[in-house]
Amino acid sequence: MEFGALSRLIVISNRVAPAEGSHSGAQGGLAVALQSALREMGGIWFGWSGGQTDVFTGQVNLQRGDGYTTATVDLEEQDIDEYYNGYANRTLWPLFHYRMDLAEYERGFAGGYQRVNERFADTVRPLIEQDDTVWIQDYHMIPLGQELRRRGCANRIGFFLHTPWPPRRLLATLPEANELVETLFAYDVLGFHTAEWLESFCDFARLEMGADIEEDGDVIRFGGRTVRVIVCPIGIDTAEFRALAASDTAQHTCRQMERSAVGRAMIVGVDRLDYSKGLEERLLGFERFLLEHPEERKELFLLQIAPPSRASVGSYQRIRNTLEGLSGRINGEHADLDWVPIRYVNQGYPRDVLAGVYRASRIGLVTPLRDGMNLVAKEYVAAQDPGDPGVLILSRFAGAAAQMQEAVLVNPYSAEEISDAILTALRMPRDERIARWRALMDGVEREDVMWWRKRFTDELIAAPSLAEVD
Ligand code: ADQ
Repeated sequence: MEFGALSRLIVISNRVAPAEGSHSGAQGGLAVALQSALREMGGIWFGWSGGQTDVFTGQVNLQRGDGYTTATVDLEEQDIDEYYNGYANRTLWPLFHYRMDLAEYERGFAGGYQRVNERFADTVRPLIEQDDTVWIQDYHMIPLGQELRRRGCANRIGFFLHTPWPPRRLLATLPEANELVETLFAYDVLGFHTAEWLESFCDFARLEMGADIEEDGDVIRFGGRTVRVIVCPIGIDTAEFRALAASDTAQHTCRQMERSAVGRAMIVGVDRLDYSKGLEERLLGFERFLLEHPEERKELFLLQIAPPSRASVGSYQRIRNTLEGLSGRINGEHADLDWVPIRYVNQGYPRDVLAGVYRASRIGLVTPLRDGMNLVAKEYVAAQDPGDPGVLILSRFAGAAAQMQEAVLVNPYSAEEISDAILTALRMPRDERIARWRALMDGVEREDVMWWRKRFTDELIAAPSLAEVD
């Protein structure tokens, strides 16, 4: 079914990208993807303003712009501590990325998470009209659908998870796991990036909660509700990214990078500074290459761009310190008068500059320990010169690996595999680079962000409406 003219899209996510915003500084893959979707369809994007208020009033700040309206609300300090820094970033994020060692289980966090989701529901409910379709994003908002139902919202509501879904036994360590998963049955459609994340979800629902799964695996019944579950891998705005890569700024950056590389091959890594991205293991893998291939080492260098994120959470401060120490040590041990092995940069860059950096590099090194998807892998491919493309080295544990089998796939925990992959990429003949890139680019073009949005919203529109059933 086509998206009806009457039906607006209400997107709800923790943070909202400014409607008038330029692309510079946009750091979350989610922000980039949803902006494109909303510009095309129109509607409202609701979320936390990022701001703080003494007493929560639920007053919404509405801003019209660039094809859609943003609606944001301030939160109290305790909300931010317990919901955002607490449950979202210190409980769910590490757990969903298989890092039980970092996950903190505190009743206060769980309570704050529930309270803020209720506050979001109270605030956004009056903005939702009868024919609207509601699409809730990511792990910050899992219970929001149920809270909207409790407030009489019979609209079609979908939920998409941008992170991995953890294996059943890991999730079972979360004290309120069953209650949390139960809230997901308020939705009409649940979307995951990969079959692996979807299967983990179904395992939990079936084995821990006794949910009933239909034979073909895409419909689950629990507590009188029927939910459709789909694999829906996110893409990038490929056409836009290609245009960025051809822009004056990108070309200028590309030439600047080539000049500064003085004939050496550049390897590039671009990631939010997050322990899930495997940055420490990546630097150690690169060092391994330097040690194993002394003859090659001064022929290349690694540019790692890693803007800090979630700086008020302790585990993020620790990873930052670790990386500063590690890059300093590796440079101290291996650098020479005319060569430094690692350029480690803690800044965000405008997307056209990033596109130029990707294009100038011989190798894109994308080695998360665990990642829902990973958009950098796709951006890297989209930015390449078709006649002389670079090589993508990609972690098997990124969701993107399911679609990007023609990359050089590695186990990011193995320094030896990273080192071997760098050698393979450096020596890869041009014909093979072009063949692999063409296959990867076909996928990045076919399953782009517009495809992702349409696949999800088509499923959502096709779901039986509660209003019609009643
Ligand atoms: P993220 O964890 O933020 O997203 P990712 O998919 O790699 O990860 O997206 C990062 C985005 O930020 C990319 O568009 C990248 O260009 C941009 N970025 C990174 N460093 C930058 C810098 N220094 N300057 C400017 N831009 C920078 C979450 C999930 C992912 C999932 C996405 C989308 O964790 O697994 O792919 O959502 O679903």
